Amino acid sequence: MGGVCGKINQKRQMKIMLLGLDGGGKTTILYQLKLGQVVTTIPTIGMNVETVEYNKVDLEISDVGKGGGMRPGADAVVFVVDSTDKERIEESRKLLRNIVKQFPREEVVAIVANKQDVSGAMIPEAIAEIMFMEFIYTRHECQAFGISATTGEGLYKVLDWVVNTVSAKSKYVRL
Ligand code: G3D
Ligand code: MG
Repeated sequence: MGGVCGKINQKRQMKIMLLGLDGGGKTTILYQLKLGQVVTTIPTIGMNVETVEYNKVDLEISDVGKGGGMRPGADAVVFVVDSTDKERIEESRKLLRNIVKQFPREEVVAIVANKQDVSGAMIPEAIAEIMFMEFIYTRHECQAFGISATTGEGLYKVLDWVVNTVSAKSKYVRL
């Protein structure tokens, strides 16, 4: 459609980083999201990057390998927690603390309690309670979600929230 819709159809881009301990499900999330939607694949040592189009926004999603941290230029972080791994929840929180320290204020962080399909998994609210402690004194936009990367359940709610929250920031209003 032309006319007034032209403006609405303007393509935007966002960079999203998948971060979290090994085994949490970052690569599974990336693979789940890219199904049928891959625009480009840029293999990089220690990092997978895929571009996924979602709601007229090109999302450049990177899955940083072990040791990778927040890199400048990301619009949002999706921090992935393995809800079945109670033993490493504290280690996961410490990693989040380091990530929070690394990037500037007012960033967007989705806490994803993954593997909700596994019975006995910690519920998203319990994970949120632990992880949100790291945001008490910051100005990050933060929200927690329960998902299953293998079934895809809940994954698009995360994308909706990330896209909407990042969009609400004035730097994305381009006239
Ligand atoms: P990472 O990239 O964060 O290191 P991966 O994690 O995506 O490699 O996932 C680690 C393991 O968790 C994989 O199992 C993967 O299949 C599993 N996994 C990821 N997400 C889910 C989920 O939502 N539910 C369940 N049940 N398992 C999940 P393997 O056995 O291949 O190591
Ligand atoms: Mg991986």
